[in-house]
Amino acid sequence: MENRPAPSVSSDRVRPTTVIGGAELFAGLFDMDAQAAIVSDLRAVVAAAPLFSPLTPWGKPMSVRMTSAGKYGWFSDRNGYRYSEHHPDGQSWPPIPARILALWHRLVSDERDPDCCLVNFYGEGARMGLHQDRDEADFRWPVLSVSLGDDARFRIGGTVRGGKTESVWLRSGDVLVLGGAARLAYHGIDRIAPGTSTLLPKGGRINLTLRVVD
Ligand code: MD6
Ligand code: FE
Repeated sequence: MENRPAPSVSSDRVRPTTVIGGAELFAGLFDMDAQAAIVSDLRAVVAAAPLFSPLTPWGKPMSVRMTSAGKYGWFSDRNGYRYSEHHPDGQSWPPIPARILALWHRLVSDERDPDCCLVNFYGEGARMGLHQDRDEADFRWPVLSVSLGDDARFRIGGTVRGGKTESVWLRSGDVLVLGGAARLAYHGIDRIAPGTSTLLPKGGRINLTLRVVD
């Protein structure tokens, strides 16, 4: 019998379940056990780099609490949005958990690792206004996002403010990739649906976004 070569990485690549506003949605990519393992990784991240509420450039605290892992963390205050190599308390950010890096390798690339994993925590009533992710140097790299915990209404439009938008519920274990023409699409979270997941003991939602920054 013929000796077949090992399957290539690309033939193992998972396919998106839906494309919404140009973003690829991989619904239910992580099962409950995998979600719980990621949450336990994140407990270590939050222990080293506690969640904080960034101030908008207008001086109002965001309703979403944040922290980061990796070389850079995303940060905002009265001086604007930017990446920083330090937590507001002064320490370096903890490393990106291996399980999260493995997802990037699986869906995006082995060529280079992301250098920021932004961790967003939404309690009841938290939301995120329509925005573009444009503080990174090279928009050829996509932004990959993981949803954990309560369901969230995600809205996505085009690359100019005020155009038509589409919405989808993001559920625990879903992964979304914003790349290509959708990389600079306006997007946000209208609201979360409290009590829709039992993953986090006190409820709420966590969103992770992986980015190549410089
Ligand atoms: C969130 N997500 O799901 C907010 N950004 O809580 C984002 O802002 C986001 O899902 C870039 C790429 C994918 C995203
Ligand atoms: Fe974003």
